[in-house]
Amino acid sequence: MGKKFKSVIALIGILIATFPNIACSNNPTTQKDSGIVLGFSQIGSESAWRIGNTNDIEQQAEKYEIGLMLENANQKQENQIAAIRRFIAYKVDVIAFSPIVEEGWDNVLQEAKNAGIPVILVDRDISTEKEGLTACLIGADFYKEGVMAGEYLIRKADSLGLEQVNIVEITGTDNSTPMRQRQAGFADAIAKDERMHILESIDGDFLKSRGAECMRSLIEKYGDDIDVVYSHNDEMTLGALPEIEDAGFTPGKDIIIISIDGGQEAIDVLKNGKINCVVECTPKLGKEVMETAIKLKNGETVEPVIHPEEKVFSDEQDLSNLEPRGY
Ligand code: GYE
Repeated sequence: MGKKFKSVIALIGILIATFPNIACSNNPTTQKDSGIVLGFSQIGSESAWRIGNTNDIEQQAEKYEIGLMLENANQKQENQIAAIRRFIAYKVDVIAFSPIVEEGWDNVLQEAKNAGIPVILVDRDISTEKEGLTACLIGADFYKEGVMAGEYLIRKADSLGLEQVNIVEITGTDNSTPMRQRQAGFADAIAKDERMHILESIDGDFLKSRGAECMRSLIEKYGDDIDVVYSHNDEMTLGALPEIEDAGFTPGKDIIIISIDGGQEAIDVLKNGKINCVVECTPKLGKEVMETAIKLKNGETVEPVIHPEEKVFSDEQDLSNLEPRGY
């Protein structure tokens, strides 16, 4: 075996030992035509939204010929921090990540900054006292989504002539941006309407199984006092619906159901009348992420915040010609 060949084999061995997750990743890093390598730390696979978001990032990286190092953190912040550290060690050109919660990123982001690697926040925001740790945020306006959910409810209460509206809220992951802002936007939108009462807000962690558990305990506690379920994502809504039916109530009629995301399954249930309103939150952020990564690599300035356009789907509309959602 030639000396040069031996040292190449040794180098590969060292790389695999040092970066085992990269070696085992579904998306091994490849130097694509753009010459850019993007490290992306995804939160997990908790919802159709999240899976749609991962697929979109992969497709758009392919399209823009950007080498993607994708790591799935399985809902753990410590895994995201470890992934970002691996991206720094690997000297990727740009780091992108969807922070599972808002707090606790200062140290690792300072390390990225010290290494001169720009960071794109995808989908969710962080909370920090420090300036300039991240280049920009590409994600939905969750506050507005909460407002749109609240405004729908006011219209619905008007059309049904309701005098008192008792709401239970199933919230997303505690301390995450969509949880905080969807809660705040909704609360602000209904604040001046005296008919509206939030009986309880309960943490469903964006998970279907938790949505079911939360709904079960809410029904036990409040029974037929519940007029509305406001759920921060489709997964929790889809978990809650069978619990409502098992308790003898008809979702969409006895209880008004409001959800967020707009994945295909929830839209189909909306069309069948068991959900009344779904506020759209698009997971298709990949195009903006890739275009921003290219700009950052070229040293160009980027928009500090990019929000996609989003709609409301509800029983107020004819939804028969809606395009397939793609997630
Ligand atoms: O609504 C939920 C997902 O951060 C917008 O996370 C995202 C949320 C989305 O798990 O389904």
